Amino acid sequence: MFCYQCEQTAKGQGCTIQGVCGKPPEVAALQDLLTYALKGLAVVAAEAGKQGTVDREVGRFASRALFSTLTNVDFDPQRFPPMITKAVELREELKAKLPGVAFPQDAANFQPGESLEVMVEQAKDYPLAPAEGERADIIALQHTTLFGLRGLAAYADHAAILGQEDDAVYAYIYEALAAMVNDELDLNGWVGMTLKCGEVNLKAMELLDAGNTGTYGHPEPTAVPLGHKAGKAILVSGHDLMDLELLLEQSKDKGIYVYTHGEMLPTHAYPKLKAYEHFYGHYGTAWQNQGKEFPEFPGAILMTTNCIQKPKGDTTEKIFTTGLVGWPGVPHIAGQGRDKDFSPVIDKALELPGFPSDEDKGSVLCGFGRNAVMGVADKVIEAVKGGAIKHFFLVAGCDGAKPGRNYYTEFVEKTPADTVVLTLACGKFRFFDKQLGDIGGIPRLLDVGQCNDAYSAIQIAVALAGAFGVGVNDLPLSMVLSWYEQKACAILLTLLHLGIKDIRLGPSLPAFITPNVLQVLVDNFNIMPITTPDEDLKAILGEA
Ligand code: SF4
Ligand code: SF3
Repeated sequence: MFCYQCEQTAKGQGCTIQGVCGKPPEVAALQDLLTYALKGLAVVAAEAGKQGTVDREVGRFASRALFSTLTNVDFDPQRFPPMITKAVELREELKAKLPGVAFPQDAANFQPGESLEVMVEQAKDYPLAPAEGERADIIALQHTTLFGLRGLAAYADHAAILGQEDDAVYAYIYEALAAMVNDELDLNGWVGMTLKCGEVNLKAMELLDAGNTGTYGHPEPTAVPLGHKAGKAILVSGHDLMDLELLLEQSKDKGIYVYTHGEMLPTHAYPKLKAYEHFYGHYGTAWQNQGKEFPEFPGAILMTTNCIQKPKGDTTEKIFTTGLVGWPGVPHIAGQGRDKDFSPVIDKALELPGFPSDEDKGSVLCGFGRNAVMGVADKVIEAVKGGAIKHFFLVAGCDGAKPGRNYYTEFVEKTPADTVVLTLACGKFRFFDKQLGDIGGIPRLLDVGQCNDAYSAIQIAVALAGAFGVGVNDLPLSMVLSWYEQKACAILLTLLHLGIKDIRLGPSLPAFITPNVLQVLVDNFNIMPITTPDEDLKAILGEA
């Protein structure tokens, strides 16, 4: 196997024996073959689009299939062969609608083997490995685009579940994958295609924002308890709001309290979700701590999206997956959209002991989405103009297990008292419970939401820039980002598409970027690696 799509890739180069994430070679192979099959589907779908044939089922399928290959989503080999076969079926159905059009590309004619084992063998011909020599930079940009697409597809899938779709998003997925097959673009062409991934991802995140806020209302500043109530318990992790809603609806009046884990924390701020009285609090921290935190949870656990890890201890007995998440042997709640029955999760929670007594562990504030922040924009602008707020930091992105990630905790702790920290995504668990105080009633730590809410943070930045009559790059705002998986790649590409400069990125730079590609990013966007919190703070605040 070879996989280098995430930040924890082995030796900073690539996982070759087994994924550091736990992905076995068999799953890596099937994901490579699925990617190849999707490229073939995309060649035909792109041509169909040009001729006016648009089939949203194909777009939804392609999004789900790409999302399945994202880090820490699906580790179950059995789930991939049906997707590979389906990609080829959809491809042939589309071809039938295009009589007279020739598709000579191998990917557009590929036939999958009849068994999982044969498919694993077939995949050996289609590895996603870096190239050497003059092809190295083009392949690096193709892979950057592919990994960005996987993130974009995750957002498009979340949005589609909530009824928000745009054919332009699906059209770009086909365009980019087909370009990898046709391989006609030069280096500049691939730089453009990569940045376009960021542009289209902004659209996908906008759709998701419309889906989330349109269905559940705009997040409101909300104090979320970190303790628990005596009683049966269900823990929900991942990013999918509709799964959470369905579970809340199906588990009400049963003596069960529902808690969030990881990226589900910000869901407490949505009016239609917080209206459920048994939606109580937040348990634990970020995804990489589930090995310790899940065995200690005395109830059932539901994983709605990434990041799942190998269940440890008694977790195997009480964990469930749904949507695109999969782990071999872990029961899966099937169904799509509103058609899901969470009774097995609820029954398991009723079987398990739950928490024996109430415990108060304080609370954290969340819910500072664009609507809430813009609601106090006058106050914020006044505080900046009057000198009470000197600088904003967006300290955002993914968490992970590496010790270097303590940088983000230390960075936030060391930000001066006249600065405000905006945060989003699971990286916030490095500092989410720090008491940073407030500036004239404006909390110094503002949780914008999930990684999915990067759109909201961008809107806040754009609104502030508008209020001050400057560009986003001229605002007293610095972005200090942490990345781990491919949704972070997509968001980073969006920021670059918007022309945002001086981003600090860590804890390490992507393995799939070549020195030349990095130089393009440095020359055009002045992107830079993080150093130490002290040095970076000094440089940002002009005291270097
Ligand atoms: Fe390795 Fe990351 Fe790929 Fe997992 S997703 S196999 S950790 S590079
Ligand atoms: Fe986290 Fe997996 Fe990236 Fe949503 S849950 S941000 S890592």
